[in-house]
Amino acid sequence: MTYTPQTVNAPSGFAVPEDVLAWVAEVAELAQPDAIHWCDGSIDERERLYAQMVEAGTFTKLNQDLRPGSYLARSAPSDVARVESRTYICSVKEEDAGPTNNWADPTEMRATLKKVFAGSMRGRTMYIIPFSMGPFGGNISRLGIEISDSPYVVVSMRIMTRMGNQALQAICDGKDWVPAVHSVGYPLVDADGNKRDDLVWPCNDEKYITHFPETREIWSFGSGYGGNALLGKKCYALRIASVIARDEGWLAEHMLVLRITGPDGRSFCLTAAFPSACGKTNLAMLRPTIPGWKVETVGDDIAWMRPGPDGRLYAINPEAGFFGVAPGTSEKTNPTCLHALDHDTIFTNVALTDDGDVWWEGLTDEPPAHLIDWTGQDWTPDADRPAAHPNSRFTVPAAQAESIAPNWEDPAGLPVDVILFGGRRATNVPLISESYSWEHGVFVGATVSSEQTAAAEGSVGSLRRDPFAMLPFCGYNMADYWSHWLEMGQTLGDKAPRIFQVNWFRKDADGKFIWPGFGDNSRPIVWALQRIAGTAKAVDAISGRIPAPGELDVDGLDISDEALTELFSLPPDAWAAEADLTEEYFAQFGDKTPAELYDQLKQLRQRIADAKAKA
Ligand code: TSX
Ligand code: MN
Repeated sequence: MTYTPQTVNAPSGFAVPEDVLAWVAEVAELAQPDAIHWCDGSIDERERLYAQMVEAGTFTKLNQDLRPGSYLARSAPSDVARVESRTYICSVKEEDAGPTNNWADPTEMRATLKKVFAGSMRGRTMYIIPFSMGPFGGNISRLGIEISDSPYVVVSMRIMTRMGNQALQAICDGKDWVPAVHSVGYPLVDADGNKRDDLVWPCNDEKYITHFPETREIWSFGSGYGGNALLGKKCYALRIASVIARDEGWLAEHMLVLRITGPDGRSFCLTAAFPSACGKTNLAMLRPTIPGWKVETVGDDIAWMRPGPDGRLYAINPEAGFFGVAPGTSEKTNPTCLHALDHDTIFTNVALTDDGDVWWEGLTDEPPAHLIDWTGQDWTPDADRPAAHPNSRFTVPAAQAESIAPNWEDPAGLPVDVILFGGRRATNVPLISESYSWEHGVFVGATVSSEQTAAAEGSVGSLRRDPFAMLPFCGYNMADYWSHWLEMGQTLGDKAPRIFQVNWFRKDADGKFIWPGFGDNSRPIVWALQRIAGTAKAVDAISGRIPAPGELDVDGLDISDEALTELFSLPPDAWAAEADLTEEYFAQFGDKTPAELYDQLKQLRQRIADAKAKA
């Protein structure tokens, strides 16, 4: 087939810009689909695709009495997660990708992509998916167009972004857009015209998740899963947007956004960055255990933040849905999230019950007597493998969470009062600690770490750094990113949000969690808000300012004084060892590491020395 800008089947009634038509034609000429479909985002379109995927075996329709509007997809066993080893930043200069990213020469990568995309959509429909990251209007949201040969991607993008005609109209109105091309890499017809049957989850063993920061393009080949394929999320809203944000003076962050309101009616906006497996979605939907406090959800994964007309930092959630890990989600850990999944949810790689419902590890204390596991096989509780894949997911509209903030779609965003950085630390890092300054907060964000689970627990040598929880998501040199954060502090001045470090995961000598976590995390958070309001006292410590004795509200909590002390114990020797590791870590980035961070390290060492002298 030959495609030209005139023959790409653009929808009537839209003055689609020439550059869009030319790009669609170019991709179609390369990938050679059978047909082109421009997605309008309608419910009709969604229902047609759902029916088509049920027919093809990609989707199993769940019991509509138990899970109305909900479906289960099972991926290929080889296509179950993001593939960081195949994720590339293709900047012109290697140092602009930095030591923490895979770099590939853009010219060479373009040649490779041209090869693998050639004919990759033969026998398939090529979907044109216009989308907005963020609510329409305002100056924080951004547009994109994903081209994909996967109907699973279309219906997922419909949940995760504002997808369809309104986004296309904004593009027709002349707004900037980011091009993103995706193919599962399983053509149904070869170059000689030989046909083959489709698979329920087509993909390719060879995968490329590529980003071109200078030209702001995304090309993804070979995977149909999550962050590899739903290109609005990690590829655009984090990797490409972080580059745009650096150039334009804003922040694209791997952060949840929530609003928290106290008994006096005063609301605060909080954003928080955590490495994976720290319960970000659980925090985004927190049910505070302190009477009179309420949390409302704005987003659970990504925050775009920009200085507003009053000089404060305003945050939006660029996404429209939650693409969350299912295992561990339960009535106990996150009832709000669980209830959101009651209907109109796409599940991927969870287990199927005999009555056509879903199940995953942690949903109930007792597993059902029989399941179909995520690979489609019979499963009983005596099996020595999980029924749901550990990275199995739900895809659900954010509006289905009963905790969703009434103003979560305000295009102007919410003014941010406080930023949290968290990690998973059995030792050293206290429950909560207030940064001494913006620069200290950036130092804390830059040094965020979790203990590696496989390594010796509590050993300071096994820290895995995940600066700002952005390690796999920063589209440029991490050290330049730190400089950008420091510059943002200069811009925001005394209107900058206050920065705190938190750690819900401190363990005692027996290896047991000291802090109950979950709803009780509202206690340290409320202390942070009271610090901002000027009503709570703190004492200076190695890590930062920690609650003065009696200032942390533990009313109704069954926790001993010894445990509370342990939650805030800051052993100087262990902190000195960690400071040495931080110095080594910074050295990785050569002379790009900002001097301010070395200055913060020096100040930290001084506080350690002072604490030692006092002891
Ligand atoms: O999400 C978690 N949060 C944040 C909640 C807002 N998890 C789940 C693990 C991460 C995916 C947590 N696990 C948290 C937490 O605050 N804390 C813990 C550790 C913990 C686990 C079980 C208990 C207590 C702490 N159980 C009892 O105390 C009975
Ligand atoms: Mn994430």
